[in-house]
Amino acid sequence: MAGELPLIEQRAGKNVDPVHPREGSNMAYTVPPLPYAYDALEPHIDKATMEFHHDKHHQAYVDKANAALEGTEWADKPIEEVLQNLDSLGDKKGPVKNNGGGHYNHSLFWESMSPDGGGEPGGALADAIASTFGSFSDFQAKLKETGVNQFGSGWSWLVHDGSGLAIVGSANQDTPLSDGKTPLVGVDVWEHAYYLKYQNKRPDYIDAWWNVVDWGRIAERFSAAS
Ligand code: MN3
Repeated sequence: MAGELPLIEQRAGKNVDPVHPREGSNMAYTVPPLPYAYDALEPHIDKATMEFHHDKHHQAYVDKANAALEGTEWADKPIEEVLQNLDSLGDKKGPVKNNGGGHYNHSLFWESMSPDGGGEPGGALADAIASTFGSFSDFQAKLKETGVNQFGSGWSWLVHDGSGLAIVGSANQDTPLSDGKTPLVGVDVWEHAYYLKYQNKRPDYIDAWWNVVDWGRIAERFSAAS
């Protein structure tokens, strides 16, 4: 399982946590800056989608998560810890699951993509994918199928479930973190993630998304979770 640091703090070579860089008195969550330009993922993910998705949608999750947690004992906790303890949140559970989940899921999502992405993983992650799913293409087919078949809004995830790799879907902004799993990479299948460029063609969006997946980053998460 993951070590002591929250997942997104485990990034090699990075000592500023993008998810909760809130040392000191201001404990509110903030939207981490994109680690590349808005148009860097074109033609696969278009600039306008990235602008709306990152600046508007993610910001709304952050604002609502902060509002829900304000004044509670959870307000200064890492988002990972909050999402692993949803049942302790009482009447805040619903808004925190949705908006705190939205904050965590999107923070991971931006960090899972790169203009230098695509291709296939190597090393231990490649071996684990092959032994779990049969082949990389079988894995791709299953993650895509889970995303395409997710009714309404949600995500399709590759997770480490404590014993090995698994693919799970989630509705809305539910995150596998709340089920004790470690998300390694998720594809956002909300219409806001693809509608401007792909309209109703979710399968085409997922096909294009493989071209920007940062397997080096995901291998780091796999290594930390194993
Ligand atoms: Mn989204």
